[in-house]
Amino acid sequence: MPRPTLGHVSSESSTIEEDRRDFERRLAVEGERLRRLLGAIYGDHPGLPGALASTLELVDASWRERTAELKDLDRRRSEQPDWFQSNAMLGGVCYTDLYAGGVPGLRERIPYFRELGLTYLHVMPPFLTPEGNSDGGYAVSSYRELNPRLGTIDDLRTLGEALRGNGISLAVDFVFNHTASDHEWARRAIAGDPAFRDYYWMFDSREQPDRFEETTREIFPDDHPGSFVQLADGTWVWASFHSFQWDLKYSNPAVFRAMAGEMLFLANLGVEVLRMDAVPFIWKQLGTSSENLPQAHLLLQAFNAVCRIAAPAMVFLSEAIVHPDDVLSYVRQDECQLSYNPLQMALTWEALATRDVRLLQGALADRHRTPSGTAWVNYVRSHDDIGWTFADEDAIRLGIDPYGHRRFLNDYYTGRFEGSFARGVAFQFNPKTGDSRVAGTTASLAGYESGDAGGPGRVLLAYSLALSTGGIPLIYLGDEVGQLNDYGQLEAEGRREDSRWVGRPAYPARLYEERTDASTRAGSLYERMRWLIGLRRRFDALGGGELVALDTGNPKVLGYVRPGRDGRSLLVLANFGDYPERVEPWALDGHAALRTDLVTGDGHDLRDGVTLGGHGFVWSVPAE
Ligand code: OTU
Repeated sequence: MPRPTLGHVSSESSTIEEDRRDFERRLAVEGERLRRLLGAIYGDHPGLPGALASTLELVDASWRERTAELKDLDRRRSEQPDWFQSNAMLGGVCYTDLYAGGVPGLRERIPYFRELGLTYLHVMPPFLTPEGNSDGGYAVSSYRELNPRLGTIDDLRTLGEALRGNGISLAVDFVFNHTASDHEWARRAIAGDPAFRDYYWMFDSREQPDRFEETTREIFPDDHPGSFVQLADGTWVWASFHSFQWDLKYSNPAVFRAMAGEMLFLANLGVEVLRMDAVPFIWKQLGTSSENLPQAHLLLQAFNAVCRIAAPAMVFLSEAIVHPDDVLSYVRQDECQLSYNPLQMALTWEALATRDVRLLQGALADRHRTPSGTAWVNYVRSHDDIGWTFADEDAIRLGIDPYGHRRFLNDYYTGRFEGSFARGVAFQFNPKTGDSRVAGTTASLAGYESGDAGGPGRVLLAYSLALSTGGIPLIYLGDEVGQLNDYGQLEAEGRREDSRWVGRPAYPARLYEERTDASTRAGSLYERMRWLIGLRRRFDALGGGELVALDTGNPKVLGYVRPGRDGRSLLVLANFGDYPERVEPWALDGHAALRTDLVTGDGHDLRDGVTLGGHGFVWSVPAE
């Protein structure tokens, strides 16, 4: 909402002066941090002084151009820096074209977003991309133009304003590890401009690529082996993902400066959550895996400092789907305030397959806490694959062989395991390492598609975790009405090789129509999802991120407590088994005995223990 104007010139100009003073204050503190960080990253690189000076100029110009409305948002966020910890927060994610035919169409869906209760919308990358395969928009040809099929930059700005007017924050990707191979910088590099050849990792021979590849991992082995691809003129260029996505060379400070410019352009468009794509990969170093290196953190902190000065309302969301220790290493107030929680996501599926919650329970006990001023984004599935990124050491401690367990999970979720409820597809199976990931929609993975009776219960159980373990819950739109895989998505140009498209179906108009009719499959799921979302909004204890894991003494039943600020802490018990399970009274000792289950509204007494139906759960609070 725009700041109410009083109509007096004097009060407006005093606001402007105040803003300027705030800016100067931030510039003094964060500018110094930026100088220090860039110094630590670039040392005596001859390009550093120029890059720093020009970044500071950029910051100043960008702040001048920032609208009064966004500056007002900056002010409000600085007064309430933990805004994203509210129990009212709820995220949604969708593709513009698939969900609404384009950016203007998304605006028309705002009434639905409000109905669902969204406060944050992640719009998958809508920017200009190469024709044909563009990795679903993750090959960006220009950060300042939209794909003309989806709309214009002005449409995106207007969408941001309209969303904000409805209490919904716009989230957009910063695909900053790589550009498309037809980005203007890449084209100049191909044309031989040395300044732009130095924006990418380009080599004339295999000598350096060979040395790097001794220690790097293959990310998209279906596309090309190793980390490099060869161009027509013989040049080898680093491409971690597809051959048309070229990794930027951040060891060149000019690249940092250039990308800071693209970032602030997005900030001034009205982006409030910036999804930092593929953060582990942004720094490369010979003799290492070139993932999660210390400089990757310093770079993110430097981007963060730039943002704190010129667009402080915008927060970073880290997208690191790696070992849980590494995932957590990006989560800091001065680095990425938000992070996906891929461990909870993957272990939710793991527990559903094994009907055994011990790995998930361990993750909640030991790996859930994030530093103050930060939060998880908890999701059930994304537009990507599910990678089994649990820590080997955690599995081994429970007597589970991590390699065999990942194989089992891949088999289980891709229909190679007799009796499995899941209908997922394999993604990037690497015969050299046996590594693979899984793609599919929540409903198909959970058993709807196979007709397993537990399907609906599993979807709700999975989302009940995302909604109750803290941070921001994120719904892949369509999941809330039980949308199935669409194998037809693979038919479109450039998609056949990328099985993730099976899990990216188009807007399910019929299911959405049925959503208000609880006698339909979609309607009964939607009704229960809405109920849980409403409960979350009403109970303070569901905000924030504090969580105490509770050993239920039953390996099929997950337990945790959300302390809450007003003494009404929430006790969650969730049965991952297909049949009724019991939690005995001794496991619940020390909690107020007389309680109400928010989900059913029924009273219960912990001294009787708790019996849960298959995939059943309680959100229990002390009786008032
Ligand atoms: C991200 O995912 C995006 O979410 C994908 O849709 C893109 O294809 C990709 O980047 C390239 O832009 O490997 O399978 O640790 O695992 O960034 C998904 C992070 C991915 C990577 C992750 C990547």
